Amino acid sequence: MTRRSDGGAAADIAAGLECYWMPFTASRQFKSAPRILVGAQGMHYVRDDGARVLDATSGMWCVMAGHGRAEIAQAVGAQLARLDYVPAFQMGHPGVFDLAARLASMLPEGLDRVFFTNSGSESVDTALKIALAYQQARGQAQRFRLIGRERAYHGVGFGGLSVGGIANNRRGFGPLLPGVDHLRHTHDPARNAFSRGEPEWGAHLADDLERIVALHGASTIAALIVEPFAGSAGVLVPPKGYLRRLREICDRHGILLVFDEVITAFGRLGTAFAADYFGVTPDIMTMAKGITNGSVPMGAVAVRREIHDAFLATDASGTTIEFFHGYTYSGHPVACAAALAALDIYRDEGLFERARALAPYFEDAVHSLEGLPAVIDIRNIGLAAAVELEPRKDRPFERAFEAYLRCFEAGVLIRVTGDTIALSPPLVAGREHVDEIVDVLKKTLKNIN
Ligand code: PXG
Repeated sequence: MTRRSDGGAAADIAAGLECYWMPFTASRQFKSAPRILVGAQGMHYVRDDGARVLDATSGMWCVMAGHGRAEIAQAVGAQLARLDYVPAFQMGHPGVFDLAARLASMLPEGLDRVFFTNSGSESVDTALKIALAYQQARGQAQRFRLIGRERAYHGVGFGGLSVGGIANNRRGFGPLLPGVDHLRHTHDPARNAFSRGEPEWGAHLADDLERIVALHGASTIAALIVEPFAGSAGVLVPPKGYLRRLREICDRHGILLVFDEVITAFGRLGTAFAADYFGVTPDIMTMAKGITNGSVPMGAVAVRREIHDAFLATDASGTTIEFFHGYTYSGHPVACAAALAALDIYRDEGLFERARALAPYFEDAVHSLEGLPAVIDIRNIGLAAAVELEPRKDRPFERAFEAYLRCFEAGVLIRVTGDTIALSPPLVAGREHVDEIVDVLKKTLKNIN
């Protein structure tokens, strides 16, 4: 099949259709009827047939300020023309210092040292390595264990896979990292179905960390990593008080707390970071996605100053490398330019506040889907929500995927994970966009059995 772009370049999709090995894609289904996007502006994508598609997913949780932001395009173009690349090791450029300082000024009190990566997966693996090396640097080398949580998604590097808890992602890749254990997840539809925001029940589930401490001994545990709310597993919202309790248990036992904020940073909850929303500050925080409004790949890891400074103390001479870690593209000038432009937009347009203001309307709209056929749970927090469908007997994932295809044809892009529909519109969404998303979902779900 030949499809043409509308950009004048007349791309021939067919030539590459078979060559392109696609990430996390039902590739035979896709290649039998490709979904091709050729443009994007504001809240909408443009398909190759010219149809507009309302983006209810911020791309993949990253395009916070909407698509096609001219400010970012200009900053990126100017940076490429001025200074395209700088060696990341033993060298610097103005943008990377600007960005580190800018993030430090936005981050929760105490987190003010920033390491740059190119993705969420790299941020997670970097955070885990920092945690292990920090424990060594402070004379606690026996703390080698990393604790994750069931149903967590921390990207696809071996570190992130190991602490992650999504079975399909893990199986097939061997034993993964040794010395990893997992907290139980917090999802309990029998008690918390159709909760609005944080469920009332379940703060005590944090005490599962005490079980793991009792099993392995606190003195062997380096860090616990959790998503403030689990995104990829289908918007699993932490019970009220749960994260605070995790923080207390970590403190009691000298365990570092890592928040994986790859999808929660930059306004998803109406605050700069989920740490601000929940009033719980981690020792280490990962970011990616929204840091550049999704425009250029970039990630970052922020740490408490003491963690950073412990690395300096390992070498009195001050001439050797303190942390043997980094990427060719750490702090890439073009990514820094994109990030600075994105952060300007977030600030100048008050997008985090805007998201906070829209969240109650979004909550009501999404919960109006209760009672539709096959809808067994609806959950939401900030500008994120999930509509969980009952799986078809012996054919899991099919019902939600059908909803995904039908919504796309009806002009709305949603995400599905298993039999859960996830919604995470850009922070520039208006009430009319929320209405359209929910209307299309309503019509779609009424007609799926
Ligand atoms: N941590 C978290 C919490 C994530 O959500 C990653 C790490 C990995 O980021 P990279 O940039 O390496 O992909 C993620 C990624 C979805 C969806 O629809 C979520 C992600 C990626 C793609 C789809 O739930 N999260």
